[in-house]
Amino acid sequence: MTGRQFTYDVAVVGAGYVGVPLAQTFADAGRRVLVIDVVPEIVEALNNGISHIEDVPSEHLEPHVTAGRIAATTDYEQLKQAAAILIALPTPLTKQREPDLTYVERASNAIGQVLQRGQVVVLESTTYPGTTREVVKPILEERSGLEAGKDFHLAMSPERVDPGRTDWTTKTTPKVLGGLTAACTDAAAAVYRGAVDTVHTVSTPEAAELTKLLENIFRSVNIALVNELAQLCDRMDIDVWEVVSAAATKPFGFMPFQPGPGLGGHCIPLDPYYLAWKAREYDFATRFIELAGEVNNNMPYFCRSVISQAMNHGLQKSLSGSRILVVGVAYKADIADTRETPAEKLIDLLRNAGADVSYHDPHVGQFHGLDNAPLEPEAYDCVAIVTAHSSIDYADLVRRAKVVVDFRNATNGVDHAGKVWKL
Ligand code: SAJ
Repeated sequence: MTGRQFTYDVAVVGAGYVGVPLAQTFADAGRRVLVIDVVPEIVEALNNGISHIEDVPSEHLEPHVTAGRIAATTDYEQLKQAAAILIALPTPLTKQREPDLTYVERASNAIGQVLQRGQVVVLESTTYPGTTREVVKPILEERSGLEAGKDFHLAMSPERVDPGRTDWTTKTTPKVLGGLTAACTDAAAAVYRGAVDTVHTVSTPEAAELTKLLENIFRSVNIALVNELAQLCDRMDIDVWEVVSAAATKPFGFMPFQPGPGLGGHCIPLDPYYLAWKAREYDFATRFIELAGEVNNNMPYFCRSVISQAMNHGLQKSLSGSRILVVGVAYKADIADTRETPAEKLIDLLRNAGADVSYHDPHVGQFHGLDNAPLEPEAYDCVAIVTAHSSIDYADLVRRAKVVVDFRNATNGVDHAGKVWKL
């Protein structure tokens, strides 16, 4: 590898919820950072010290831009001047729930055309084991004429950003990293060390890719477990919330997960299918992943039946012609993100049953063709708590409502007055 001097220590490809915190983390450590994005408006805002990512306030970004530690561009040509290139792009699913690597492939093509000897390329996007070696590597080599592991370094280090979380940041969350060769691992680890507190190296990019998937499949499977238990508890007339919190008193060997109306977000509902898809290549059925997906995807249907039962027993009324207010449509509490939220499916199911459905969410102004309705429980036959934002007064909500269905145990400790049904 050549020891040529580069203008930038790192370039981050993708100014999203991973890329911008990554840029800030390296700049905080005094590194010179180039941020690449295809949206000119985002690039212009970043160069004016304006951040569109909640986790990186503009007042934290602006000093780095003024000091010349962070610059943004749409011009991939400038990547030639970066010692390391970190790819932080989305890896969604297609409609057939198959991996969609379009963003990563497109970026790899563009990077390959400007790749320089001695550079380090790291894939941070969550993906199936083999992506770095079988997809990114060939594109980079074909476009550049360079050889990975010989002329440039290639590694995989999965992002672990949890938007909105403050107790763990990009700097303090341990970073797993696996290179194509030992030299690639060392070179990529050296890029992160000093900016990120802990770098945990593994032997291959595949190990790093699978590590991230295990982390998120672990959540999906355990959430499905308590969701299945919630359905059984409904038949056995046992309070599943009481059972989960009792099990959580065990100081070892147990980790509590909460039942709910289903899985939302851009990670947990999607990542498991990346592994299930790849496993088929090895004639292997990832049954836990498929079963967890079935159980979690069924929760909106189960929740519709809970609402139907509550209306029947509480008001002697059917769903058809009823007025229902869904409270909380973001995919989890105290954020505005509605990606993959189970609220969408539940609203559709209630509408299909003939209900007139509105929603109230203090974080979401418009959703699924609806405007955010005022929180007026008395105006509805039933109020369904789908996401439990902490800013809402649930005691007041129960007092004013006719019937409440609580899918998040938000009314725990509130006088139910015989009006509340729970998962
Ligand atoms: N959910 C439940 N029950 C639970 C936990 C979550 O129903 O016990 C639901 C949530 O309501 C949400 C979905 O699952 O709809 C996903 O929730 P999440 O807490 O897993 O939050 P995410 O999707 O933001 O997951 C992110 C992930 N971070 C990354 O992928 C880098 C995940 O790995 C983190 O562990 C998670 O944040 C976290 O711990 O908060």
